[in-house]
Amino acid sequence: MSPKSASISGRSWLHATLLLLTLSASPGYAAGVFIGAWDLNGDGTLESVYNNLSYIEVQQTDGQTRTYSISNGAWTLLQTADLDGAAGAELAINVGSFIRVITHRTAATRDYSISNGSWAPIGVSNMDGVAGQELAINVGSFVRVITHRTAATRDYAISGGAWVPLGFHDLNGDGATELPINTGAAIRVVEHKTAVTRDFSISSGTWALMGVADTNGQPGAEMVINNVSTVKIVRYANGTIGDYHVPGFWTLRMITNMDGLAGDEVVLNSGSTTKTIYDAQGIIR
Ligand SMILES: [Ca+2]
Ligand SMILES: [Ca+2]
Ligand SMILES: [Ca+2]
Ligand SMILES: [Ca+2]
Repeated sequence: MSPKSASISGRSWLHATLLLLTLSASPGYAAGVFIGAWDLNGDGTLESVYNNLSYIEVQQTDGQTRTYSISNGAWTLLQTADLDGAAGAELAINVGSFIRVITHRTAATRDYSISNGSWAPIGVSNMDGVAGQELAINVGSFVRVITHRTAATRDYAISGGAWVPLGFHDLNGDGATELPINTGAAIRVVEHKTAVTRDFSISSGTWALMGVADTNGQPGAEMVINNVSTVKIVRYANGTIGDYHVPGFWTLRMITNMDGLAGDEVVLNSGSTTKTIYDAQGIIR
């Protein structure tokens, strides 16, 4: 062995030793890109999550690591939320045609096929009133709601045309959120707790949601709609729509409780005056 090669192998040995020392001295080390830290097993400390391209590595603060294979193709982290109602957040991964949910607490994964076409997450919300967030997906002509707690999916047909989700709101006051959707001339409300949809015809003309608030003092939030010459208040809980005619140009000032009685008032600027809708009383003045 020449002095040169001895020197090289000695350096390599030193490098290997230093690397081992680095690894053992620093359990937080990982090959891969740090994605974020969440409490995934419910122990009150944060686990670190790393993207290693074809797999995810989860590192616990006690130094233990666990890997979850994902895909050799492209994938993205969709959501981190409690999806099963047990302590610890689940990782929901967009793997293209399906969603993989990782429950690190039990080291389990479950796949939910979605579509080979385009789809987009709407968000997570407690839509059935039972602990754990539901995951709502826009799959084009329908909404798919995934309840990971029971490994169930349910689809709600919406429209072949364009539609826009209007957020998660508890519209009937039962502690579960509904998902209202602007389908153009109507609002279709997905009430996942009872697995129904209900349509409220609004207008084939221009309209926009101005706010969601309890306006009538009864359980559930109402949807306040700007329909140009009319303010419509959609009361999902009792299935009615209040029409308040507002002539001329006006703008929304605020939706707030003005009179101290249950239910918010809708206050409009109309020219140099204000008009106030007292929906609990069914009047505008
Ligand atoms: Ca959980
Ligand atoms: Ca739930
Ligand atoms: Ca509800
Ligand atoms: Ca109400």
